[in-house]
Amino acid sequence: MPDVAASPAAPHVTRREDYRPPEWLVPDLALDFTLDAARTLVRARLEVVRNGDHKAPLRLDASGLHILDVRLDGETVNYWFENDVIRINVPGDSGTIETEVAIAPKTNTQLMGLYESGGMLCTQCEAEGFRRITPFPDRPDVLTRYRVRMSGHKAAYPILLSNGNPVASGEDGKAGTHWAEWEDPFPKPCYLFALVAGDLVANRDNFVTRSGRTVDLAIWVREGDLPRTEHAMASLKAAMKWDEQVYGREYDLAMFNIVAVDDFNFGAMENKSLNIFNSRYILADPDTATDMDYDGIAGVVAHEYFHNWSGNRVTCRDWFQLSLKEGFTVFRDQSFSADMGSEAVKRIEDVRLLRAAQFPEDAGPLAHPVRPDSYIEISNFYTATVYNKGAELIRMLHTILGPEKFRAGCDLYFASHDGEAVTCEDFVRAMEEASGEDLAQFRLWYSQAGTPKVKAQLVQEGAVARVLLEQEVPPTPGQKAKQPMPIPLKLALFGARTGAKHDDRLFILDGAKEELVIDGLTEPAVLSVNRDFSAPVIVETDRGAADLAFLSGRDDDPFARYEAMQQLMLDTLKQAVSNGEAAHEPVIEAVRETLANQALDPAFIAEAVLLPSEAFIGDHMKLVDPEAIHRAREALRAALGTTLESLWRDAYATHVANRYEYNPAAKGARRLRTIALGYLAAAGAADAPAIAKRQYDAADNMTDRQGALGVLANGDAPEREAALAAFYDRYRNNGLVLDKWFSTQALSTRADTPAAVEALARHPDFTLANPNRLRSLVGAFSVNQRAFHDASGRGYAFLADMILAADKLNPQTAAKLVPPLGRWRRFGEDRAKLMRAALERIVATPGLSKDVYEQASKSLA
Ligand code: 0A1
Ligand code: ZN
Repeated sequence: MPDVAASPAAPHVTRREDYRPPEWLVPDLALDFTLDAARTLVRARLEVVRNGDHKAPLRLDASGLHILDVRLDGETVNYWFENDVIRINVPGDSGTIETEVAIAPKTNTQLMGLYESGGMLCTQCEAEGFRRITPFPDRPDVLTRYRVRMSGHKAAYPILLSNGNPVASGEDGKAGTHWAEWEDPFPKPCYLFALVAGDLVANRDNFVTRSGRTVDLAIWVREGDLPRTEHAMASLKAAMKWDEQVYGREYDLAMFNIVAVDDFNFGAMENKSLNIFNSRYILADPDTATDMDYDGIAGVVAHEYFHNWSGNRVTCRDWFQLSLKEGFTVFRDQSFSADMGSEAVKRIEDVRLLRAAQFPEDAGPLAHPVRPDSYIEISNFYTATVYNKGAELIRMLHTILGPEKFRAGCDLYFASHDGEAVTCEDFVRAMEEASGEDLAQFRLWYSQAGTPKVKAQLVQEGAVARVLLEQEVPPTPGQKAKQPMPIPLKLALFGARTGAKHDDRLFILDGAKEELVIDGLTEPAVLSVNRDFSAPVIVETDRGAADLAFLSGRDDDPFARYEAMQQLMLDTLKQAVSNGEAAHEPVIEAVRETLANQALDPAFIAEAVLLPSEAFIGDHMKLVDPEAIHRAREALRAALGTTLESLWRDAYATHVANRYEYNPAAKGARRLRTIALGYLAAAGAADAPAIAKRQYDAADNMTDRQGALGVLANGDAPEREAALAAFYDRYRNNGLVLDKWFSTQALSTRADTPAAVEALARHPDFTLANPNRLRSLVGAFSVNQRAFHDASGRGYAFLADMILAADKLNPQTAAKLVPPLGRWRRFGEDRAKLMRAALERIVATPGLSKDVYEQASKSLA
């Protein structure tokens, strides 16, 4: 069947069940680039081998290429070129294909394939970018050895990098040009190919592996950015060591390069031995990067490095298996970050992200299983479900099997599939074989979409407690009826009188309804369930304010304490939204106790005393009323601020540092201090703006400076404009910091935020061409519930305008902005109509990309 053109009118749907092994393999590829930003020539020599007994022609993907020559075994050959696919009849079982094409990196605004960013040339090939560089079977199950030659102007491109090892270099005959050749000994799928050419300098270091090999490390940046690469380098070395210690994985080449680029669609890319990064995940110093930025850098550097084994040495058979590498690698980077800092705080952050990004996805029109069944555009499936829910699946396996069997399963997986392109099923089977456990039912976690709901109820009669547990997996698009899944629930009972722990166990809820009987209780008990967030589910209990307050102060699992506090706050806020008022005292008393508890880590306190976000509250209402939620939350914030004012002032004074340090204790102190400042402002304390301005002016680091700016940006004190102007003047030449200036204003809780954001979109520093800038304004605004859902509908119209404008340049990044509009079912009729109208306008636009088409049309369904 011909591959139907990617026209939104009749979009081609790719289905998992249609997978067939490749008909032709390409064991070797030689590439020769004559680099020029306006017109780069790419010559390729493919050694092709027929795979199996068939007569099918060789099939090469080719997208947006100007084809100059195609040869078979040295002779010009007839070929068919239709719908971005070249077909060639190769009479024998092998042959040599030579192609020559021209491409234009300078006008490549999609940032897929070979493109220009800040004067350098770089590549992005995952998922299907390689076909925009040279004709090739662009699928991850074709593994190839690469030899790459690059030549170009020495002045513009003094540094020439590719995967593997440099093997030769020299001057060309032509004046001012030079060349370099690289060879990668490891066969790889083409999505891991990379090339960088530019005027770059390196922070160089090395790492000695546990078997004693020295690996040369280099982080390549523009000259002025060199001082901002230290944290990334330290993170890389820590990640290399951690992977040896925890997973027994050693690096396998003599060289590891990282390059930072300003224009990048995602966070970073794990190309074999040549990782390419969005500069926001490399560059940091105290003056320009927050603690959150530092943490993000460590996490992403580790993530890409870990892919060398989970993704590169063992890769994906097809793109439906994306979570095989991504879910596993996210779990690995989460565990690394937990080991480098506070495990409890890291778990809270990861769960908060899962709930903010993945739960709504799983509950809406774009819900899909961790291993999807079909797609129109694979770029749309780099989702929180594939990444973050995928990581929760691996974590559940770790919990169910225990650390030793889990590690044995990983070892078996790597040993038996090294150098192969495999499936999620292969991973689960390795876990099964190494552990001896039956994971048949667990496989449902890969195939069923939707967040399971678990009802948990404790019924006690004297010494006997019965825990009644029920599960339900909600219907999702294309999946009406669901089967019960195995849900690993860590649970415990605490004595309400003494606080003593009476039971602590892992219970696997694998039926629709189960009962657990616990005997021998000596006092009334309180149930703690889904401790450490052992399963990615929504738990409903009948625990009242007293039980929740008790657990928030007494549970010995920090996550469960945090969770109890969140639940107490959420119940209070929900009640306030529905009834117009609610008793604030239980929350205030629980926060008072936590704040005053000297035994707790300030970083944990900071997380525990934060109210759930407006969006999170909305996710728990039948219909979202953004204004009522905003009012209820602000009222509770004000009550907490006022009643506990002296405690906030104490916290603010206590957690002051003499000078900046980056370590878990200092980070926790900074976070708690700015949260205390936020509560003082919420209390309406007359001196709050002045304190914030003082913090802003005195700050010796970006965390304190941006923290103060954020507090001021939510208010209307005169200090607000002064601080925003000072911030802009100080950082107008630093793109990454300017992004913070845009996002701080887009996230403001002020009533005039929609108008402010519209004006910022006309600011000379705003551009649709840079994904970071687009996300910092438009992405941030779309998650600001009150502002985006302004009753006038102007937020929806604005977002649709931005999506349509961005789509012309960069469909992938434009498509990522669509999901907030797809949540129309969650809002009242007036808003739903306006949201649908915005989506309909998008879908009706001629020339729409298939990326945006898929997201917008599915969002309407
Ligand atoms: N594999 C990368 C994510 C990534 C995916 C697609 C890209 O293309 C624009 C870029 C990066 C990761 O998981 O880090
Ligand atoms: Zn990844």
